[in-house]
Amino acid sequence: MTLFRKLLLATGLAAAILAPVAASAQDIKPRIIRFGYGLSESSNQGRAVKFFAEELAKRSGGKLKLKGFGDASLGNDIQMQNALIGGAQEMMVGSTATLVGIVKDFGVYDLPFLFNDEAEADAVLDGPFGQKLIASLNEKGLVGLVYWENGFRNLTNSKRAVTKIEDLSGIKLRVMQNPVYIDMFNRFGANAVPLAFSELFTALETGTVDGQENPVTTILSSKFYEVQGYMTISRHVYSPWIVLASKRWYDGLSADERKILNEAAVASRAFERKDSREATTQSLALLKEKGMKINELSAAEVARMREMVKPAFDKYAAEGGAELLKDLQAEIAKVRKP
Ligand code: TK8
Repeated sequence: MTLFRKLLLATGLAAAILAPVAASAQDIKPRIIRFGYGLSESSNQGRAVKFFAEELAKRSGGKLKLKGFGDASLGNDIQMQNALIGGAQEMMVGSTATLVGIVKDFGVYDLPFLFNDEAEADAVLDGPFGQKLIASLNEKGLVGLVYWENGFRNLTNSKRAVTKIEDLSGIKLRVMQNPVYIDMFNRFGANAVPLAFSELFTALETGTVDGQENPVTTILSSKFYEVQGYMTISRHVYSPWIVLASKRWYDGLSADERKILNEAAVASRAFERKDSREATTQSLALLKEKGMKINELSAAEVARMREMVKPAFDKYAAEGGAELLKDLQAEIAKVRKP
């Protein structure tokens, strides 16, 4: 070691001089990342996108700039997925349920009453089962980074309080564009209408549909209480969101950039789940304040619903999903607290 170097180290100057060298040695280019999402900027989804943007900026010295586009301004979930595949858009977050046109297996999460609580969902989604499904997106031109929480879904409608399954009879109920949802709600006696989320508020307002189902956070942030008088806490499906990148774009990133992106995504997952869970309790109270009539589905009624949708599980299994469903149920059993 030269005397000069010794001196530098001794005086602590070394850190000051060597640190910027190390940072610039990282291969990061200035990039704009167009990140689309369906909910509003003030929703739990919007807050998490903002957090993600800040994390990326922090970790890349301001070079990776994420620009969020809320309210489906870049298109609905399905349109954005295709823009990612084609390379016209870099990133998005949306429901796993709308991915079924690209990877059918994502429909397995939509079978009702699989998860009992958020902890089970986290363990399975972040564990080998969820990660294997994510990996299956690669050959379709997408990279799945992490799952965020959309949440347990509940029913709302403009017609009547739903305290038993029969109350759903004849209700035109908007569902996501996904065969498992259509099948499930038709079995419950509703009239399931698949529709993009971006068209939902207007459809409720004009009476094209009578009801919909979503987590309470979304029911609040999308102002569905303005056009829906009744809500039933049914928690019929735990719905994940998934953060996606265009594979074409992702493959062009340097290893350093990919590392930053992946680490920021993992950080955003922790933020988003915590934030959404806190918001769930608050949302429920606010929806009451807004005047929604809210009831909780009884355990007995949930049991009847479970019984009623058994054929939906059989149908899913018969149509090629048997092994996947078995795997998922086994994973849930592993993480379930006795
Ligand atoms: C937002 C949707 C939404 C979902 C739905 O783009 O469509 O009902 O719950 O969160 O992905």
